[in-house]
This record gives sequence, structure tokens and C-alpha cells, in this order.
Amino acid sequence: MKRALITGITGQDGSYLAEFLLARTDYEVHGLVRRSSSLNRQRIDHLFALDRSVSDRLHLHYADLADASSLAMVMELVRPDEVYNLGAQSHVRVSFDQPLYTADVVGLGTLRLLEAVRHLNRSQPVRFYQASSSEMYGSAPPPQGLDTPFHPRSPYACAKLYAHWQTINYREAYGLFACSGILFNHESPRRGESFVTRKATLGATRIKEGLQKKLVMGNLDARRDWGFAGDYVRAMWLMLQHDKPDDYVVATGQTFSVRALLELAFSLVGLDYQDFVEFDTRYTRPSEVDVLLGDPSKAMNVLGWKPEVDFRGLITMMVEHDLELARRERFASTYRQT
Ligand code: NAP
Ligand code: F7E
Repeated sequence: MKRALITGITGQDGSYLAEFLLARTDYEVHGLVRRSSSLNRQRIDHLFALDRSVSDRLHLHYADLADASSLAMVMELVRPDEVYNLGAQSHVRVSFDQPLYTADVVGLGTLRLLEAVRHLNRSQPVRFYQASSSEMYGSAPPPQGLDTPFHPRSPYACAKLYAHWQTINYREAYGLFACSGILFNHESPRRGESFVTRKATLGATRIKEGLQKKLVMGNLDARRDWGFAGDYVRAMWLMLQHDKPDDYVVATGQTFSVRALLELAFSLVGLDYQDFVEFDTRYTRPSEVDVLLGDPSKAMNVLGWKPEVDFRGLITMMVEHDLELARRERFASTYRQT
């Protein structure tokens, strides 16, 4: 039985990765969780309801990327074969409001975890995956690949770049099996509600069901390379199964504007986005990343990875999920009134 440790298991990617590893019968999965006043484990609750042959292989531990001693303790307790560092303050706009916190958790947090991994690696081999981001390319012209120079445009991107280089340095300095996956935007019905795809699919479906009247957005001209999170966690795992540690870009190789995203999400529920979308500078950023378009050829050629869900399939999946949520909410409110 292999042991995997996931930071950020309660997040979008952490939940898909845990599901993916548990579906393989040869993994025990350990996740780090933060203490919060109310439980926020909705994305992984269903895993504990599965057959005991699966749920017994899932374990949660309290720790925080800001707290080096908790990371060292969990590392010693679990002694994982594979560590996936997915924990982060991952919202780019929020990183402008909380730059120091973002740098601490995303940048130094990765270094704290790498130190704990380095110590364990002295007594047993440990493989490490770092969740790097296409945001590190920032204003670099598209398409962006492994040879493209980085030009980060937010506190989040700067912190991710620091973590990316620390990961590479631990590989070169200590011979650690450390991989950095430079993942372009990936989404799903489990995406946080304030990221643009989910905001669009929730907005369109709630407007359709009469639960809200308008949707207030920022820059509609930004373009992103959007893939499906379920496809991308498979790439993370493949990196750690390869015979040598390396860095990879994971993307679809297609780019769409936020405007095209809105057009599609609203058209799927029979509406025209122009009748409902308003602009507010509240949702713009002090420095924007205009166009992201990734070149995933190395991941495809070396790892044999390829995405299975395209942009239309992804947004359709999210709209169908959110339409069901909106219908239930409308039904519950009608039922309360009668
Ligand atoms: P997400 O949904 O925002 O999840 C972030 C996770 O990190 C949550 O489990 C969160 O826990 C945890 N976390 C936050 N602060 C922490 C701390 N101080 N200590 C420990 N855990 C902490 O993010 P995601 O979309 O799944 O992304 C996963 C990783 O990939 C992140 O590192 C993100 O920056 C990176 N990434 C994402 C994308 C993308 O398009 N999704 C692309 C490239 C890279 P709580 O539930 O307690 O908040
Ligand atoms: O914005 C524009 C916004 O917040 C996408 C994170 O997972 O992917 C994500 O970062 C674009 C930007 O994602 C709104 O200005 C317009 O140009 O969904 P987002 P992001 O900033 O690309 C990368 C790869 C990560 O690593 C991050 O962790 O959409 N946009 N109007 C808007 N964005 C938001 N959130 N809300 C709007 O109203």
C-alpha cells in the first residue's frame, strides 16, 4: 500500500486527487485540514460515505502550511511515499488584498513543507509534487511553454514562482524527487464560487431560475486556457510515477475569453448574457494577465497525458450541475412560502 499526503485536500483539486487515488486500491490517502469554526469538508464528505474498503483508507490531520511544526509532525506520523502540495490562498484578486499572507502560505509554506520532506527523505524515499501555476507566465506572450520566461503579475504569481524555484532547487541541491506541474486554469462543478467560470455558471443558472437578476463582472476580454480539474489531477499523479523528476506544463492548448465563457454559459440555459451582465471595477485587478494559452506537448509526449473534457464539455457539465442546485433552491424557497 502506497501512502499519499495531500495538502489542500478540502479544495477543488485535493478532492479530485483524493478520489482518484482512493479509486486505485493500492493507496492510503492522508489529507491536511485546517481548523475552522464551521466544517468546510463538503468536497470530500462523499468519500467518507463510500464502502469501508475505500473510506478506511482516508485519514485527515490538522496542520497548516503556516505552521512548520505541524507539518513536521504529520510528516513523521504518516511517513508518506508521495506528497502533493495543493494547499494555497489560491485567489489571484484576493492576493492583492492579502499579499503578505499569500506569500507566507503559498511561498514560505511550500518551503516549510519541502524542509519536512527533505528530513523524511533521509530515511525513506519521498516524491514531491508542487502545484505551480500558469499565472507565473503573467504577461509573457502566448503560447506559454517550459521555455517561456516568467513575468508574474500578482502577489499570488510571485509567491508561486518562489515556490516553483524552491522545488527545483531541492531537486538539484538534495536530489529530492520533486516535480513542479505548471497547470493552466482548471475548473469543475467543485470550483470555488468566486472564480470566473463558476461565477458565470452559477450566475446564468440562478438568473434562469429567478433567484438573481444580474451578474456583476470585471474584465471580459481576458483569455484563459480552461481545462477540467479531473483531467489535471491525473497529470499530477503521472508526474510522480515517472522514472525521473521533472517539470511539466498541463493545459488544453486552446484559449477563450471571459466574454465567450459568458456567451456559452448563458446560451446553455437559453439566455443572452448581454441582457444580464454588468461591469464593476471591484472585480478588476491592479495588474491583469491578458492571455494564457499553454503548450502541453511535453506532458503529452513524456507522460502520455491528454485532456478528455474540452471547453464546451466543461462548461456544460458545470451549467448542468448548477442548474440542479438552483432548481433545488427555488423549490425549497417556494415550499417554505406555501
Ligand atoms: P482551492 O480550491 O482554493 O483549494 C485550496 C486548498 O488549500 C483548500 O483545501 C484550503 O483549505 C487549503 N489551504 C488554504 N490555506 C491553507 C493553509 N494555510 N494551510 C493548509 N492548507 C491551506 O484551490 P484549487 O483550485 O484546488 O488549486 C489547488 C492548488 O493548485 C493550489 O495551490 C492552487 O494555487 C494551484 N493551482 C490551481 C489552478 C486552478 O486553475 N485551479 C491552476 C494552477 C495552480 P480550506 O478548505 O480550509 O480553505
Ligand atoms: O479569473 C477575469 C479575471 O479568478 C480568470 C486560480 O485558480 O487560475 C486561477 O486564477 C479571469 C481573470 O482565475 C471576473 O480578471 C472577469 O482575467 O477565475 P479567475 P485566475 O485569476 O486566472 C490560475 C491558473 C491559478 O493558479 C489560480 O489559483 O477572469 N474576470 N470578471 C473575473 N474573475 C473573477 N474571479 N471574477 C470576476 O467577476
